[in-house]
Parts: sequence; C-alpha cells; structure tokens
Amino acid sequence: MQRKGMLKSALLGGLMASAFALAPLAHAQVKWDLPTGYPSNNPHTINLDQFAKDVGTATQGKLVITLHPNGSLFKANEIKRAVQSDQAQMGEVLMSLLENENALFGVDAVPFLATGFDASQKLWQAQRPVLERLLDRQGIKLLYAVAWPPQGIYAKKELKSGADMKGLKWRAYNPATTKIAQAVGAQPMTIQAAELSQALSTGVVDSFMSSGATGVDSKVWESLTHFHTVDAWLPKNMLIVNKREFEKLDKATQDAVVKAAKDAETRGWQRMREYTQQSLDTLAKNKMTVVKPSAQLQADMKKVGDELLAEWEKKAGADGKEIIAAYRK
Ligand code: PCA
Repeated sequence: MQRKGMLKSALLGGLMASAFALAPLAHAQVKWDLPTGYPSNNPHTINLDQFAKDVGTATQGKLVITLHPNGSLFKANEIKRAVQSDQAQMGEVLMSLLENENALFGVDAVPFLATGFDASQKLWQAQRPVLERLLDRQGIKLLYAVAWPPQGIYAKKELKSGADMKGLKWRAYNPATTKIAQAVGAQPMTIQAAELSQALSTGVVDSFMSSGATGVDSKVWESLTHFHTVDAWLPKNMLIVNKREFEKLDKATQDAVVKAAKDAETRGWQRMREYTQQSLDTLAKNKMTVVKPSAQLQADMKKVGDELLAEWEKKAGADGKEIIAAYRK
C-alpha cells in the first residue's frame, strides 16, 4: 500500500516536473542586447529606451531588449561588427563611423551637402534603399535612422578663419572629421563620445566638431569656451539587427519590432529638431559663447566641404551617384 502510494507520487512528481520543463517553452522569452556608444540621457538613447519598452509591451514580454548605453557593452566603433557577428543581436551605430569600410555609409558627413533637418531627411530617403541593400548582403537588417543636430566647431577662442584652426588638437569621431583636420592643418585624434569628457579635461584635445547635443553630454563648458554654429552636416545614428536573429522571431514579434522602429524614427527626428535649440541654450546657460561663424570661417569650411564631396563622389561610385541624384531630384 505504502509502496503504491510512493510510486504514485513519484509518477505525479515526474509529470509535474515535465510540465514545469515545458512551461518556459510555451512562454519562450527571447532576450536581446542593444549596445550604443552614447550616454543614457542623450536623446538618441532615450529614444532607444522607448523603442525597447514599446517592443516589450507589444510582444507582452516575449522579446526583452536590454539597452547598454555609453559604450558599456561594446565601444561605439565595435558595435557594427558585434551585430554582424551576432555577439550582440542589435545595436545603434553612427553610420559615418563606417565610411572607411564603404563610402556609402558616409554621405551624411559630407560637409554642406545637407545642412538642415529637411535636407537631411531628404538625403536619408535617398540613402536608405542603398544602405538597406548593402547591409542586407552583410546579414544585417536596418531598422531606423535619426540625425544628430547640425555640426559646429568647439574651441577655446573664437576662430575667425580656417587659418585659426592650424595646430589645434582636434578630436575626430569619424573619417570625415579626421579629413577636415588634415585639410586645415589641425592634429586629429579619434576619440569616441564616451571618452570625450576625459580627453577634454586632460587637455589631450582642445577643439572638435559635433552637435550641441554632444557638447551638453560631455559638459564641454568645463574645458572649452566657444561653439561656432557652422551647421555643416547632420550625421545619423542607425539601429541595426542581426538578420538571422530577426528571422528566428515569429511573425507577430517581427512586426512588433518593425512597428516600434517606425515609431522611433518619427519620434527621434522630431525630438532632435526640438533639441537643437535646447542644447544650444544649455551651452549658453553654462557660459559658452555660441557664435555664428564669420564669413571667412564659413567660406574656408565650405571649401574643405567641396574637396570632401569630390573625394566622396569618386569613392562612392554608381551607388553614390544614385544617392546624390535621388537627393537632388
Ligand atoms: N555627436 C557624436 C556624433 C555626432 C554628434 O553630434 C559625437 O560627437 O561623437
């Protein structure tokens, strides 16, 4: 009698154990990492955070995306490779960081090709199909892109001309900003945003081109004094996902990701438009002199831009022509 009871409970226990073992499968939860090189209070990162939350809500927790800001999981310049090799399922990358790999990634960092948000959005529409094709061949799906505010020059004094830039210790963040330094005789050093504050406070660099947003992120007023609103270009961040990981998802989850990405793109552009003036106001409030560049400085920068555009067009070939033609239409 007793033995029979034991057998029964052992059987029951076994059944329950296998029921438990099956339970997680029924509610299979997928976890993705999402590294970005930019800090958590940056508007791009806030937008990514909302995207991750939207996906969680829409899939009722089936797909959980964990955001890793400020280069904490992968450094800004490692993220694309991490996604391509599936070390991270998805990631946010500054497109023009990849310009040496393929010029097509860098069209939004050609100085003065597209200098405001409307032009930048138009350039993105022209660039998008070409990049989607290129990334698809690399096993990557492009989800969305959002521009940074227009790029200006930070320094320790007002720069009146290109000649004033000679000898500056110039922080570069992509191939284009390195080439600009070379064109004006400054000394370029590539430093990503996560390390910028430190490079400024230790005096490793004393100037750079970027947006008001990154000036605010790195509390630039602790080291520098002037921001020249050159409005030279609006580089974009893109959200990419490993294609195999995306294809592993069921259809409803894939749709939720695409829908959340579409919403994030709309929200992100809108937010960056507003944030442009807000970030300049924050610079001014912290005693930075925000100046309109002198006619000479602007003309000298424009000349550098013309050289870089010619160089870019040569490298970008037929696909590059397609982008420029679609943009100018
Ligand atoms: N901020 C980033 C890229 C462009 C921008 O506005 C940076 O300075 O690294």
